[in-house]
Amino acid sequence: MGYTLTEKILREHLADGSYAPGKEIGIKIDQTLTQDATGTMAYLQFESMGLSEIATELSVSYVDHNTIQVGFENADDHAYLESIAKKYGIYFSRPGNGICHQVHLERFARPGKTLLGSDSHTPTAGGVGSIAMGAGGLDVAVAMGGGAYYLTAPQVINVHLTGSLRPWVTAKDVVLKVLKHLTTKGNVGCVCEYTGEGIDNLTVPERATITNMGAETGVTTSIFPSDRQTYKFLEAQGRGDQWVPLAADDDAKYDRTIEIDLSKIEPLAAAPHSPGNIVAVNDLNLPVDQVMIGSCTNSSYVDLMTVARMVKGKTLPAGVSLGIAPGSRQVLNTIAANGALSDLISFGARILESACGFCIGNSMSPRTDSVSVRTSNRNFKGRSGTPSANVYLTSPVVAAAAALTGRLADPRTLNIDFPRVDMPDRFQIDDRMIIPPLPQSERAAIKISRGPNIGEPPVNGPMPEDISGVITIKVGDLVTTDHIMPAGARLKYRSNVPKYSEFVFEPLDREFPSRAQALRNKGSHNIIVAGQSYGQGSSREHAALCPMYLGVKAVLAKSIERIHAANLVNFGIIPFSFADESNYDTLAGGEEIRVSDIRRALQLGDDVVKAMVAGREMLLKMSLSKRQRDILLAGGLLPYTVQGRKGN
Ligand code: MIC
Ligand code: SF4
Repeated sequence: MGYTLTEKILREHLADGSYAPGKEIGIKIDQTLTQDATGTMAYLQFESMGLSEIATELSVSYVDHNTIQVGFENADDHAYLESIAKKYGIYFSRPGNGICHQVHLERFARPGKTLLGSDSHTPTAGGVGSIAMGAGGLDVAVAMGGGAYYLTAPQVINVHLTGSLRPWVTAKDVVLKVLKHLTTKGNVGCVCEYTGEGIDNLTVPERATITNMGAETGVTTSIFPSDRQTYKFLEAQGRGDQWVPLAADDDAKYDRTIEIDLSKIEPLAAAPHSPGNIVAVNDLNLPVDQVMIGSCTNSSYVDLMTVARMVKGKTLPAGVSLGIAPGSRQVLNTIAANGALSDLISFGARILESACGFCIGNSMSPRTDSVSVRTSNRNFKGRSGTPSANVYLTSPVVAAAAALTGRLADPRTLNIDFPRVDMPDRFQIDDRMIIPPLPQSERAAIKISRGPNIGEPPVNGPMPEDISGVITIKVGDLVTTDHIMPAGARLKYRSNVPKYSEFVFEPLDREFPSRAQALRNKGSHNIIVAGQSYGQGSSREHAALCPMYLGVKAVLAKSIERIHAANLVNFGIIPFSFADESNYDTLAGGEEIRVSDIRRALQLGDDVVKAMVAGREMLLKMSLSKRQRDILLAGGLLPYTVQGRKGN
């Protein structure tokens, strides 16, 4: 029996374990990427491992999230990251050079390679046939040091595409259609592999839009084969020599197949407040206050050129504001050189830096109770910075139509010709804002820059004999990492864990940090109780690290998303699930909870443990590999890794 493309690449990189779907495997990582918001902590942790250089083929440090620089904190972080890159042989993509995923796709991603990134949209590089996964910063730090990355050998879903897209229907609508099929939950441990003749006409940037937002389904990654389109893209980026053909075997067996006829897709939108809340744009007809075009999902050259062609010579209606953030300096410079940027400015667009910006809610928050149409990938409540805003996620052409008319409506009713824009044969290549690794001989002299915003990462002690504490908070279903550790204006405290910890669960319960600290100081453990798909969204390990700092020892949830579950283990917090889900309803915040002999249960490999909750008995499940149990016993991945090195 043949292999899927996913299995082929994973098998080639197998470093630990034997390959069987559902089982934990360790794989060798060829490339890593970090961005500034997760990167400082990743590199602080890398430093505490005491290595002298990186062991990957290529590691890149991007600055794209915190580029607003209100106060000294962001600039301190940037300086730290630049000095670390010089010290350890890492490429450094300077602020303004673009969003990590867009730039990585343009300049570094390669077919058949494994890429681990400290950002959940790392699967963007699946558009060129990489196995590209998001992970917590600590996992990325370990991979940079040459350690294997551990994941569950995935189930592979065949997303079989036929037909071709009609005018006004784009790659964004394809991924929204996939989200309609898969929803945002229940896909942990799966990979989406795209096949079928429908992919032949999809360019790499279009494929990257699809693999990027595949992250919202919760799959480990998404991947396209490496074919003629891949060659065309790499050649246009001056990297044709890095192309290799790659595809699944003809007789590959998939766990599941989803059939999508591209010619039947309509323009779609994700309605508030979830990327899985898919509706046909034709069914909407809403007044719009704000339109934001950009983000790592939709800010390629073709995306922005199409928008520019649509709005050329027109005027932005009163009452609507339009912001555009080109994905990279390459894109921005190209549209500047060919005049399209001027068309956008003339129309009334506010041009923003090539960075995450509005997507992470650090700027351009819309007004109270407004409708904001965005081309990004997440519309969680409050992510825009305005809790009462209604954010709809759409393609750039739907967004441009909304900017033209002030209404979110089907662009086909505009009665204008679809402006078809082709990918150029040669992109504008200028890597001067990417600092390459320094020669080995010059690295020793580099002094690491540490401003007052750079704090030591806290390290946990070993797992205690018993967990004994209180349900410090009980939350519902679909709690995202944005709820646990807010981004936006709070993002600048990422390198300072005690300070950032003051905002844990800020959108849900402002008293949580003080309550948790008071309990921790009394020697009591804090326990979080949650519903389904806890920890959806970003890869930010702070959603585990800061709770750890506040004395959280366990999360007891109906289900936990992949990256977040791994982050919990990495910081010594046990991810429990209910043996009987109906027990969730019986629990209340403030109740005392005790799990006796937890160390012994972890050592023995028990799958089920008994908890006493306010005198009632309850069974809790632990689905953990031997390695994860050892990490928990040690108090987290950092003490586990350091102990391992000392032991060697
Ligand atoms: C996001 O889109 O939520 C982020 C900000 O890019 C996060 C990473 C982070 O929190 O720094 C992600 O997607 O992983
Ligand atoms: Fe940046 Fe938004 Fe992409 Fe996250 S989703 S990497 S914040 S552009």
